[in-house]
Amino acid sequence: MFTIRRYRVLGSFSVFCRPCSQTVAAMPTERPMKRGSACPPPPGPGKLRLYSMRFCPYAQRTRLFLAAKGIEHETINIHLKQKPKWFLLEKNPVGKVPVLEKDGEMVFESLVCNEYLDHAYPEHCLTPRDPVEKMRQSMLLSVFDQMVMSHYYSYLRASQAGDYSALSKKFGFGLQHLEKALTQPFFGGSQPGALDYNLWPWFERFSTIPNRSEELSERRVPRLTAWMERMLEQPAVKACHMPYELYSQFVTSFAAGDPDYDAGLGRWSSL
Ligand SMILES: N[C@@H](CCC(=O)N[C@@H](CS)C(=O)NCC(=O)O)C(=O)O
Repeated sequence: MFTIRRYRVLGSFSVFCRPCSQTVAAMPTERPMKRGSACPPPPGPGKLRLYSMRFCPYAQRTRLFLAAKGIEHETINIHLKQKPKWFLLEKNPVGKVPVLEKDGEMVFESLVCNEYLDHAYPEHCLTPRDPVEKMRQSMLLSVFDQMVMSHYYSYLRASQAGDYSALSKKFGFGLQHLEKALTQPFFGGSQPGALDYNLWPWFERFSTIPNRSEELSERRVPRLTAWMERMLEQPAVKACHMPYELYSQFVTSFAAGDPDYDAGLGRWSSL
């Protein structure tokens, strides 16, 4: 069991502090900032801020790192269809989340953000120190990006048209590669590490695929399905978990061309 303590400051900010020795939760709680909004004042000296979007899997990578490492931070969600000008001009010229801000420095790209967190907050380092292991994890992530993740998005689009068969095979081929590579309880060894958290957001979303196919079944990928069960038990994963219905609500609105970045906020904010 772990508790989440949440503090509200300055309107749209949420700050999450570590209770006892337990993890920090970057639970999505706030409405996104939009075009026309004033640029928020910078975080105080030494303070860390995350620019995020509640349904973004890349931002979730960084939220998972923050939670797993117990790093105190504040979160500002960005409306990605109506981005504030200041976000593009001052935070990330590419206009994507996640972005980390600390002492006037901006760090963007989820993998860069996570590597930065391991350097800047070396306690409970998630990235392997061994160069061969680090390289192995990077290559696995690259396989995942190119074979599994990309097909997931095509899969979602195809799912709406009701045609999954060809995509399902490619998706399965990529998953088989990960299955073979998973020789310990986690990709990071006996405990989850960088690769586990960097992969997880998509595995969490696979449950939103209608008729998600045999490829991700226990019969086809027994190690990966067992890994998913273990991951679901991790405090950081629980802290950043989004209920299936909310993902579905968001995915449906996204596919319709009008992403509902506020989906579920009424319920969260009443907590
Ligand atoms: N390669 C980037 C991808 C981040 C990304 O695509 N984020 C999406 C939200 S899930 C975004 O900010 N999209 C806004 C846009 O493309 O304008 C990373 O790893 O951080």
